Amino acid sequence: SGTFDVIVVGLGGMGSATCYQLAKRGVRVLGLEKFEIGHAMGSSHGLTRILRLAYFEGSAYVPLVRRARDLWIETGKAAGEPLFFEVGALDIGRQGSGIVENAETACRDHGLAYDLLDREAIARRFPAFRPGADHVGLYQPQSGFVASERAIIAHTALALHHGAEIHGCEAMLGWEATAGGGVRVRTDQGTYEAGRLILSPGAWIGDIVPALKPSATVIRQTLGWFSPLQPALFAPERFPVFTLETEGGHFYGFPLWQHPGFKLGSPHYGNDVYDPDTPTRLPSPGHREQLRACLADYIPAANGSLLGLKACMYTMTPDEHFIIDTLPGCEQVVVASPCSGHGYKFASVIGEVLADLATRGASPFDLSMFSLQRFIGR
Ligand code: PYC
Repeated sequence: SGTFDVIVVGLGGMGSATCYQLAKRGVRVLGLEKFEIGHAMGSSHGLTRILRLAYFEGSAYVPLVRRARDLWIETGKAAGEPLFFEVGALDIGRQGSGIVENAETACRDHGLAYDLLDREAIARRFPAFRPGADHVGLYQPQSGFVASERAIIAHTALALHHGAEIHGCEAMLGWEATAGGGVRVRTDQGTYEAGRLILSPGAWIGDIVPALKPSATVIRQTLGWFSPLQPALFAPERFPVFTLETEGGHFYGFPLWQHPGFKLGSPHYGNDVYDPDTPTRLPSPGHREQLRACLADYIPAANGSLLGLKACMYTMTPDEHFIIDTLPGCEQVVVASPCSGHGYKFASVIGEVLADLATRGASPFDLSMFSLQRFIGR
C-alpha cells in the first residue's frame, strides 16, 4: 500500500514508456502489470515492430511518429543499447488501392524523403521480392524497426533507475475516484492511492473501462519465422521492413535480426476475434497456410522450413485510430488503449504524451483524432 502521484496500469509498450517519462520528471509513479514485465501475452512480443514514417493510415500521424523515432533513439542511448534500427520501409500496394498514394501524401505533406518504385524497380532494388503484376511501392529510408521486447525492458529499467516503483505479477481488481479528486486502486496485493491514474492495459481495456467493451474488438494475429533459402538477401543492410498488400491480405515483415528466421506477419486486420483471457497464445487456424502462400507467391527466397509461430493481439477500434483521452466525468483518469494494430511504434511518444497529460493536463500534439467521445460520449 502507498500513495503516489500517478499509477500506471498495464506495463506493455505504452505503460512502460509512461513510467519512464514520469519517473524521469521526478514524479512518484507506481507501475502495475498483471503478468511479468516483458511477458508474451499481449501485443508487443516477437522481437520487433515496424516504424514507418510514410504513414498511409493518415498523414496526421507523421508528427507523432517522427517524435517517436527521436525518442526511440534517445532512449536507446540512455539504455545503452539501440532500440531503433533504420533499415528503411517499403510499402508495396496494389495499383489503385490507395496504400502507396496515401504513403506518398504523408511524405509530401511532411517533407519526408521517398522513392516511388514500379514492379521492376522493387525487384531490382530488393531482389528478395517477386512483386505481382499490379504491385507498386514506396520506399522511405528513415523508417525501420523497434526492438519491441527489449524496449519494454529498457523503459522499465530506466523507470526504476529514476525512482519508479514497478510491480509485476500484480493484478488490478478495481479502482475508484476518491473524494479528494484522486484515485484508489485495489490489486490482488494491496491498495494504493494517487492523484492520477493512467490505464494502458491493451487488450483488457474492455474489462477495465466497460463502456469501451463494444468499441474495442480484440483479434488474434500470427507471426511466423521461416528459414530463408537465401539469407543474404534478408540482411538488415539490404532488406527493409515492409508491408505487402496482396489478394490474400496485407502482410508485413522484417529483415533478419537476432533470429535465424525471416519474420512474416499474418494479414493485418484479420477477423479472428479473440478472448485475451485465453490462457495460451496458439496461432490462428489457417494463418500458417496464409503465411506460406504469401512466401510462395511473393518472397520465394524466404520459403524454407517453418521455425516458429507466435500469436499476439490487436485491439481494434471501429475507425482504426487510437484512444488517448481523459475519462468523461473523471478527469484524473487517462485511457490509452487500444491502438488498433498499428500502435507499438508510437509507444515512446505515447509515454511522453501521457506523462504530459498527467503532469500538465495537456500535450503539444493534437489528440483530437484519439478522443473517447467517438465511442462513449461526454
Ligand atoms: O504498423 O506497420 C505496422 C504494423 C504492421 C503489423 C502491425 N502493425
